[in-house]
Amino acid sequence: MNFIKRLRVARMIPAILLLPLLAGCTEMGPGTTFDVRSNIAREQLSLFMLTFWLGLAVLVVVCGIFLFVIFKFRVQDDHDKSDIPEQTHGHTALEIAWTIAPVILVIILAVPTIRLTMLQESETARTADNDIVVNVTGYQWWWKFEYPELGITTANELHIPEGRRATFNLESADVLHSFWVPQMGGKKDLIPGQDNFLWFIPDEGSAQEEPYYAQCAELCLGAHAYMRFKVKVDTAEDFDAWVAGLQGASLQKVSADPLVQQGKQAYIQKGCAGCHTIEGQAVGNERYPNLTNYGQRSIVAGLEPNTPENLATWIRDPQIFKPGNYMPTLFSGAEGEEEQIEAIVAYLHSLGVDDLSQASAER
Ligand code: HEC
Ligand SMILES: [Cu+2]
Repeated sequence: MNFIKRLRVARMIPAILLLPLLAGCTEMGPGTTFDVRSNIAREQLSLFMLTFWLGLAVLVVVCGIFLFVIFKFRVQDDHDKSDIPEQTHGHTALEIAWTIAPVILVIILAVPTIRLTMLQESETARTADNDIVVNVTGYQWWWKFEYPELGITTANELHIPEGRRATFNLESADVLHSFWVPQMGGKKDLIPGQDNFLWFIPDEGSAQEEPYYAQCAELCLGAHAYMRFKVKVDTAEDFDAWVAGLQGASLQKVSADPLVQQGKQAYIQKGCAGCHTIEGQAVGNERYPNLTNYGQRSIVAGLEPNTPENLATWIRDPQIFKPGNYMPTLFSGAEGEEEQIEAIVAYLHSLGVDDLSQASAER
């Protein structure tokens, strides 16, 4: 192989090395924006598809002309290289055509964009009866969800009913974050000192066991990549039961089970109660996740399924699931600590569970 040929082959190597990146192009990952479940996400998807097909058409036309010219006007072997081709500089018809064509394309894109923006942003969109209102506050690196009309505060797991409009008032306690539920719509930034607003209506029939994936979409340092949360879309009855469970939490009794009682003691003794509020039991600081009815949560810290093992891992060392987060590591591996952790897990997992079973039996 001569040098020039080898050089040409070598030029392909970066392109070949980039090929595995295509593996990221799956439609149905957890963060898919193609399997849409709300009115806003559907509008966003159709705008995306329109942009995509228009862009593809432009690409095909431009590349088509490009290739045609390359092959049609190739320099022939017998060609006199000093011969300058005919110049089209200042061709009025061409100039007008390629000025107007992009303007038309931009207008085609502007109409649905403005329609979508108006739908999302209009002032009337902010006020309607029957909305579920949620005040969302972003903290490094977790999410607080407050339902002002229902008197509920929770963290990292958002419950909303299907078929009803959910409106979100977005605020940040520290740096910029961004609220994004790929299958429902977004993104919108959470900015300290500014009230941002977002809404969508989860489709009828979008209620499911498996919660929807959601993620902070604005680089917020440290554990940003782990600043996830889950959106549980419920049927109307399930949502009401969840609300009733949290509203009744201040009246809940803690199970008499000795392990649970021991866990409650350890929870206080270890100082957990100084940070985390549990309705009816411990008043913590609103800067930390509210753990009321933690037994009903399906996810730990927005990341891992709420199994006893995962919760124990979190309590033993919060840095394992979410490196860099601000919960202190309170255990050092000393003797007797595993029993404490096991008891705290039993205590947290008992919260809200007894009442829930009663609630569902009564209905
Ligand atoms: C100094 C305050 C502080 C103390 C003390 C503390 N935590 Fe935390 N905890 C946090 C912070 C901050 C987070 C959120 C971390 C994140 O996700 O970025 C958190 C998160 C959690 C979560 C996950 C919440 C969720 O929504 O899933 C649990 C469970 C938890 N803590 C339990 C405990 C237990 C049990 C103790 C006592 C052994 C404890 N914490 C002590 C600050 C604290
Ligand atoms: Cu963030």
